[in-house]
Amino acid sequence: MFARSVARRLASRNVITRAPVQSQRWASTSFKWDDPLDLDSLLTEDQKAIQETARSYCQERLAPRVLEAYRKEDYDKKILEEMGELGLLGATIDGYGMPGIDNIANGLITREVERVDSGYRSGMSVQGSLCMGGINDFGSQELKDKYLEKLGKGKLVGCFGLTEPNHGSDPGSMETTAKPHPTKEGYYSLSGSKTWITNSPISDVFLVWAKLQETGKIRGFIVDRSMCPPGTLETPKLGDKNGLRASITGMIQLDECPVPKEHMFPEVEGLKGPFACLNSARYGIAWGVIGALEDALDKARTYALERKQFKGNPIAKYQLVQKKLADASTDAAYGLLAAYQVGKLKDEGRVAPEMISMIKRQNCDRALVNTRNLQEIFGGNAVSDEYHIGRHVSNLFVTQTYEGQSDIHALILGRAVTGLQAFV
Ligand code: TGC
Ligand code: FAD
Repeated sequence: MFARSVARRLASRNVITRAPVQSQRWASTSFKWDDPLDLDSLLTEDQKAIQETARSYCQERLAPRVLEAYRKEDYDKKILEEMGELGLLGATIDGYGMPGIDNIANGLITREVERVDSGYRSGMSVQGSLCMGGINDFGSQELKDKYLEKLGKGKLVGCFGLTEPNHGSDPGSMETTAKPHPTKEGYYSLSGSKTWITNSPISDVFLVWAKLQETGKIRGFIVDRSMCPPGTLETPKLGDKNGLRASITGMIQLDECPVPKEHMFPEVEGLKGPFACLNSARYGIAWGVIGALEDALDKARTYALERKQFKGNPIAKYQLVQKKLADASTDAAYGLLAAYQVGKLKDEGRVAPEMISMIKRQNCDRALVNTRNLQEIFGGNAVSDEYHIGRHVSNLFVTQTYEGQSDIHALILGRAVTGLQAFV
């Protein structure tokens, strides 16, 4: 009874059952170690062209700078202008000079940037997905007209202030407040501290999330540095980081900072405002970290083929080394296909935030674990920054932590699986 074949079932529904079986195809298909599951075959010509533009820029202009930038903990804000000229910032936005590309093409850009360094991807994501994305999704027409084009060209730098010294994983408990300004009619007064904010020391435009005192609800505000009287906005740099050193990070300290009432996002209230922005940025990270893993794999493979130990054998010949390379290659390939699928669903308007939690968590975790294992292939040379592997490992710890630490995404998924809330 259960033995009715698939062929018979399909035949009874008038479906063609005899798809041509071409066993010789096995012989003619070769395995590509750098694209094992043939992601390339899923991409459109436009997506490939965008990927190529991003790859050329990243390899020709970013890669030669990264070592010195990382050593000196120096972020050159001209990078944002260069990215802006190429249309890489806020690239899914249609209008204001942005190209309005699809989410897969945008994912391919973040993969190329992070292949060089997670910090460069961070600067780009915060500008494009978090600050510009927030203004595009929730800002008034006036705010869009005033800021989007300049941010898109990298003429202005933007950041996104959600995390506070006492509230990271739990931003709902934030202490930053907005209340009617005591002396300036038509203004709110913002007070509070945001910390670990990418781009803040060099930002012109700050998307700050604060609780409106009148309602107790979280609202988004655009704080414009050029409009802040002295002493009301400070953005000290957080230096001496041991990861993400090619990106600039700082605080946002607001002390009764006057912000025009029309700089508050008019409609969105509560955590769904910042989280909606985070959906796009977390999706981008899922692509980006695989770019970093792919670079680590490429460098480890080259090293293993060149380095000889025991009777002149390349260490790539030894099984334990091969396992590390095989694991990394497998997780990179799986991660890319999962990100591709979520990108496709996002383009079709069929993505659930939990899908993004799943790929953000999984790809960050696997990128970190594999890169750390690949580091061992370099032996003592791994300690030299010229081999780049240590930089990726340190960066990938950060990517696993920001935009929702991996365990927090596990709890978001656990809640979706069980219907039970772990946070309360
Ligand atoms: P919860 O009750 O879950 O949700 C509150 C409201 O928000 C809505 N919501 C979402 N809406 C859209 N997209 C999502 N992903 C959403 N997640 C939640 C939800 O429907 C609800 O709406 P409503 O209308 O009912 O009010 O809130 P909770 O307080 O229980 O949340 C807990 C938790 C852990 C899920 C959340 O707080 C969390 O995700 N924590 C992680 C914090 C985080 O990701 N911070 C990121 C800071 S920005 C950053 O790191 C940038 S680094 C960038 C770089 O340098 O590249
Ligand atoms: P905590 O929330 O204190 O968490 C510490 C540990 O406890 C984590 O492992 C966490 O998973 C665990 N934990 C917490 N609660 C629970 C729970 N209920 N159950 C189980 N485990 C739990 N933020 C911004 O707003 N904008 C930015 O641009 C930005 N850029 C950043 C750049 C860098 C370089 C870094 C390091 C951080 C950045 N962040 C930014 C902040 C980042 O989002 C937070 O660090 C992150 O959300 C974690 O918050 P926390 O550091 O306060 O850790």
